Amino acid sequence: MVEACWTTFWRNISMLELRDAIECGKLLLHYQPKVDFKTARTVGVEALLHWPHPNRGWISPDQFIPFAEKAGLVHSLTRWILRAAVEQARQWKDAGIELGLAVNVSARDLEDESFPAEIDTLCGAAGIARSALTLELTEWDLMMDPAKAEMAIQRLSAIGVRLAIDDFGTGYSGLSYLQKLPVNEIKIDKSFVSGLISEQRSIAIVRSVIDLGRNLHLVVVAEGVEDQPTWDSLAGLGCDLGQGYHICRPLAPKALTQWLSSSPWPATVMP
Ligand code: G
Ligand code: MN
Repeated sequence: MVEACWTTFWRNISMLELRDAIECGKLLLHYQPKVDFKTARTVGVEALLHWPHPNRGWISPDQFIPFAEKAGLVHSLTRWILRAAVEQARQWKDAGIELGLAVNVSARDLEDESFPAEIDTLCGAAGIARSALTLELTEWDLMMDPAKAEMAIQRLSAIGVRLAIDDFGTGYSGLSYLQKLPVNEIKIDKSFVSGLISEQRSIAIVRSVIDLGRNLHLVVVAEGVEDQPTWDSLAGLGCDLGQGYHICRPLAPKALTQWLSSSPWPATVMP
């Protein structure tokens, strides 16, 4: 599919433009809350990337990350995201707002041997606890080069960084990595969550993933919570955390700070 889109992408947006956007800070990070079903508090935010393109409007990461990977730009992209997101987390911390931070990373980042040490230095310099940072990886990322991924993940875990499996249930990787790897969190893909009200099969899948998570002592997050019935159903099934448009869209930092102070799901504010 990447191959098929490649020409179109190339015709409309050049790699030079993408490189320029990454290197000159033209990409934006928005943040989407993860809330606790039991305490009704926002416990963290996921940093999500957007590219406000002058001619093509907002381009979502799904549209350009495959190309950034192809062009070898992912390392600089992830480094930029991590630096910006950790700096934002530091600002919230300085304001007394306690929030975990989740950042999406890709298989290519795990290939970089200096990645764990860089994250360690970054958190240290910002005064952010390593355990406040969650790296989200898909099953696909773990499968690309399982031996390398395992080594990198063991090193990241040794530093104290948390690991989440994103889009859980959509990969083809089996479950053996849950046995081997220090995973902390699984995020049920929104394709299952959106069917929760109407499709028996989706309900069975979501219930089973929540049970699996509970038995393995993992935090289970439902992504794509878009309405109240879905929220109620997940709460009833014992899901830990929810994320989605019903709670809050991804917001710019200032808007998120305002949302936190007025929403029914406030963050914990330190005295
Ligand atoms: O792959 P990952 O789960 O990190 O994807 C997050 C993407 O999902 C972001 O682009 C975000 O804007 C989008 N998103 C967040 N909440 C919702 C939601 O409730 N519904 C849908 N359809 N998309 C969502
Ligand atoms: Mn994610």
